[in-house]
Amino acid sequence: AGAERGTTHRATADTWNMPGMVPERTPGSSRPGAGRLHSGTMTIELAPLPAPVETARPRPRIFSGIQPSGAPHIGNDLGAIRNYVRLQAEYEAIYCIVDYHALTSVHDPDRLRRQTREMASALLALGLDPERCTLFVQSHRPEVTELAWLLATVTPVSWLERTPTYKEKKLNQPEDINHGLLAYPVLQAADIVLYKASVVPVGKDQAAHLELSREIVRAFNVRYGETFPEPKAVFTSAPVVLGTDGVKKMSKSVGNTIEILASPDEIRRQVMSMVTDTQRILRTDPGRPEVCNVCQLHRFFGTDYEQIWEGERTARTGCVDTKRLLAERIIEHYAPARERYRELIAQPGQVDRVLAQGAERIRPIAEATMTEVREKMGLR
Ligand code: AQP
Repeated sequence: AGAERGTTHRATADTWNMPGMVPERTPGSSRPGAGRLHSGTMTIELAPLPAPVETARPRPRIFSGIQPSGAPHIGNDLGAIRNYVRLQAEYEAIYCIVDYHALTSVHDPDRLRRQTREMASALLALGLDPERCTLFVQSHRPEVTELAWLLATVTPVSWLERTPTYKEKKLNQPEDINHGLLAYPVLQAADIVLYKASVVPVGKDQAAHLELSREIVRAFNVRYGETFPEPKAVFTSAPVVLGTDGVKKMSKSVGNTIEILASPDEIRRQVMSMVTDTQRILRTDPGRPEVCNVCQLHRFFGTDYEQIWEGERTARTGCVDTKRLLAERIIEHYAPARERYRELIAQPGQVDRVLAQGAERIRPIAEATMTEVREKMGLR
């Protein structure tokens, strides 16, 4: 276990120092990391510039989905949701709660229904504005399943079998390796291209899926003529957030999460369980903030992370102090969203209306794409 952890801690350093990772900044601050969530810069190396406001050109369309397979966690937020919030101002944004995808691992109907509404409430609480973006539930626009089948016919099985997430899921749920797990990236490609979206804000763990979506689009376009744009991934400045184990990607199915909208006590419990620098055995040992997941997360929850790191390096502070501080900052940061979430959960009718309107708003886009695709493939 020690060797495994050591390896992973090296991975942590690599992860946080990957090219293009930009610590957040707040207006008026020149210090890296002096940011609050939802206000920092994103890595736009792959994103096309939005159309200038004065031109009448339509805004580029973006699409992203999130599974209602559990409570939203810091990885979801730092890796993706904050980009959803930022980008809704500049792009024509379509966001989807992907319940069909969640069915590959959640098989309890009541749980899926409840978590779908909870995820919708969470996204609205975290800043998605139904006036500025479209939020809907995947299964409410069922055209996507037809398109997934059509795309499956241009997708070699070998492309799907080599997907890293498929390999991981096979390990995580060996008793339930269903066909949906293998076909997941085809449905994901269909999600994106049904709306002809060209930009997809996701965490880095989705990079391989996005690359596969691009290959599927190319295969379709070659066989049936130019139809879909090749979608490009857009990452945030925290493209991979590690879980409380400090080893694996933070993930609902692994259970190594810090749930951002949980009660303060639950957040404290989850943060206090985090694995830190495994080589720092004694309180007097100097810490290594570069490989400590707790120290790395501090970058996103305060302006003074460098002082915190210095405290660790000089052993002035211990891991427990640093974790306590992180827990309180996370609790404080998400307090307004938690409050708003509680209100929304108490008004399920309002949330359901937002989702129904979202699905209806994009119906014409989905129908137009399907008409074109059926015609091109010889189905009509
Ligand atoms: N640890 C992470 N770091 C950065 N980004 C992350 N995302 C997820 N985990 C991290 C991004 O969040 C978006 C929504 O992800 P998802 O919930 O639909 O599926 P996922 O990536 O599979 O997330 P989980 O928690 O690991 O879900 P389960 O366990 O159900 O499979 C995506 O953009 C993702 O990149």
